[in-house]
Amino acid sequence: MNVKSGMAACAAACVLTLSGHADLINAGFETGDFTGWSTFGQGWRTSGGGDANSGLFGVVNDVQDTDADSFRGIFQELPVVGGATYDFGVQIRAVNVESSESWLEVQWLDSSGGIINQLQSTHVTADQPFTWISIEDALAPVNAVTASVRGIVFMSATPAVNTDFHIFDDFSVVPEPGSAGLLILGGLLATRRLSRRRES
Ligand SMILES: [Ca+2]
Ligand SMILES: [Ca+2]
Repeated sequence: MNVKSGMAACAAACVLTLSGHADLINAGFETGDFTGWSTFGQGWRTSGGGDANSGLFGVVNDVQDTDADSFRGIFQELPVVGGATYDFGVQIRAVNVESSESWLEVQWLDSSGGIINQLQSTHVTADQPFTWISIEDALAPVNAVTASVRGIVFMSATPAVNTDFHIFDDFSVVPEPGSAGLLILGGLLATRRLSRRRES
């Protein structure tokens, strides 16, 4: 393999790797189940109709007057590039909210799975139609290898009147061009300089 074709192969592989980093599995729950996702706490289910922002399905957390779990979450982990910048987002709808709230959360994890730090969006504390809730310009710590993208529901007290519903759809992770992209470009240029030096 000559230098030029080697670089082209690297560029293709690097771009593939980068786009792979950004892809959540089943981001809009269109499998109709929790494929790709994990949950903790009570009350999670997939649902259709008005509980879908896009397609046929979204995911609902029911906060009922008989519930015990204060914290509930749905999350998915995906690889990230330390030092790169990402935009995270999700559509959240809230219905009949009395004593619970929801938000988008991102945890940066190191190679041992330890939490380096975490970020939270604004909290949804009252009824709203599907609304884009985001964490913009999030800089991955240099030792971060994984992001845990999380929809969180917190029940401060059991609802007195009726069930509270927090509904999530269309989770999104987008690396900002000029961050991860520039890191890769920098790597390619360094490779080229190195190979030129070797040729001369
Ligand atoms: Ca959907
Ligand atoms: Ca309620």
